[in-house]
Amino acid sequence: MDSTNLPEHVRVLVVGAGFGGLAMAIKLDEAGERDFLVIERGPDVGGTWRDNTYPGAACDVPSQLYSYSFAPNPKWSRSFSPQPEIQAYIQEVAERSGTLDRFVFETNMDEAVWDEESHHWRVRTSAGEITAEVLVSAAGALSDPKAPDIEGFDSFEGEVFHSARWNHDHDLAGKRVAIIGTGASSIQIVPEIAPVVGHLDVYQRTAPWVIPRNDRDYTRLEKLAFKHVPKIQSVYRRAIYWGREMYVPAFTRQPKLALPAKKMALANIRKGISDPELRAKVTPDYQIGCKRILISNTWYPALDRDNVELVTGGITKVTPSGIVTKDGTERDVDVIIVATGFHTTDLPIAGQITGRGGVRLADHFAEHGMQAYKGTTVNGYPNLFFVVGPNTGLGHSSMVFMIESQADYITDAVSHLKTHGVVSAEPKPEIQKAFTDDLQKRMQRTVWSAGGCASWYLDDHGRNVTLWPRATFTFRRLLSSFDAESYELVANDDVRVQSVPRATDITSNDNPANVADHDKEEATA
Ligand code: N01
Repeated sequence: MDSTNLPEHVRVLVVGAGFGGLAMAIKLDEAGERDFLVIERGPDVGGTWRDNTYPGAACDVPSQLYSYSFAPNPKWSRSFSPQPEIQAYIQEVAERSGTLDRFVFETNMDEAVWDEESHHWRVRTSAGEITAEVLVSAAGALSDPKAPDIEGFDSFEGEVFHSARWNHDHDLAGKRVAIIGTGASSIQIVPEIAPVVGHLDVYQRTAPWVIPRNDRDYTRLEKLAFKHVPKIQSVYRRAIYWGREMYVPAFTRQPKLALPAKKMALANIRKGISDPELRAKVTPDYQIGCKRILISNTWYPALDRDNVELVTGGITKVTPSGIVTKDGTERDVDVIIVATGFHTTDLPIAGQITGRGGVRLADHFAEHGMQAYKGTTVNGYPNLFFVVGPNTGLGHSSMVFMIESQADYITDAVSHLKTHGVVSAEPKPEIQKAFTDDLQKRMQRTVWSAGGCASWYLDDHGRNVTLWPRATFTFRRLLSSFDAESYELVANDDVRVQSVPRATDITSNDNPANVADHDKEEATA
């Protein structure tokens, strides 16, 4: 759809056209809901996979699992797909879905305000105003690059760009380059650019745990099998899913179970680096799993190169020509690559959303902590749903699994509102509180909280507001249908609706019997 042609009103407005927004469009369409629109600030579908085009960009979850369950792709060339293949996959799924006529690109959501009289969201976009009965934020958690807060950063006179906004017009050949950060993006970039640049300084604040990447090309036979015998591909997918799910107890209950991974990571260091001093510098001093475990066979050999220096002294400032570390050394460079991650614990879109009583969601989160019932809905923000909301991230498995769970739940909610004449739905405060308290209680015993590290999983108060601390199948179960009884509902005649739980609602989180069941399943999984 042309952005100059925005309708005045839609039933459902989805913001963002990455994996999440596209899943929403497909699920809504399948459910017979045609009155929806997806607005996207970029020029295409793909979200983070459209934006992250840095050299070496690839997924660290195997593509058989990091893809929609309803759109298997027999064309994956290898187990861990590179970014161009993932982006091409998302584009192909979007085209095949027949929903692209309801996508508007290069349109930013500037502001959304809940109108209590009309029970509509009044949304101001860069292409004009629109009202919506339901607002779905599928803006993603890794979409807004975070620049480092370093003195003098803006004074640097050379070239600077963030890993997620790679400047392909700037040739790095022979240049003196600095990269700040040693997270998932940096460890993919460094091995690619080290052989090309003149000299590379890698600024490490905290060493990551890095295990080998068991990546390989699929054989011709496998590709033929995926194409002609879909069942085989689904067996691969299941095997990967359950293999990954086995990591959950090590993260959430029994850190000792991560010992084999730690051994693999230490062997990876010994294999990749010969210099004992460098080996010591790259060996983390916190529990494995506390930060995202990274996978690479090329990171340590790249750091061992003669033209690469790992700088661990800590940055004090940036000057017009280089970077100064705590010991007073200044290293001049032509280019600074910022691989310092994203705004994850403050969800930038929250600054643009104002709910009941005129309270901005960002202020609400600042006061109460970033939290949402089932990672999806927030009391005080009627008819607002998140795909990839608070505490829905994963350290071990596929976000697409979580996205599909939420897209199904939201689609069910949208249908429920329509069939029951409900104009406003928000989680009951006591239900949201019970959910959040339970989640945070579980969080305390996880390696993310007790593993002795700082990470982007934690907010300024040390609360983990990003990750899901349980099995992913439990998340799917909890979101298997819209649990209307957990919500304050207003009918179109302004009458508060007393909803009757449906048979499927018995999986709701506030049913203690179910929580116990899920615990049992997680313990035995
Ligand atoms: O960002 P990060 P990323 N001075 O936040 C350092 C996903 N992803 O873009 O650890 C110096 O992980 C910071 O240091 P520290 C994935 O979910 C997936 O790499 O905070 N350093 C850290 O080393 C991932 O987790 C894939 O001490 C500073 C780095 O910058 C998420 O994206 C690929 C600093 C930031 O690491 C983000 O990854 C790539 C400062 N002032 C990314 N500030 C897949 O394969 C920060 N740092 C799917």
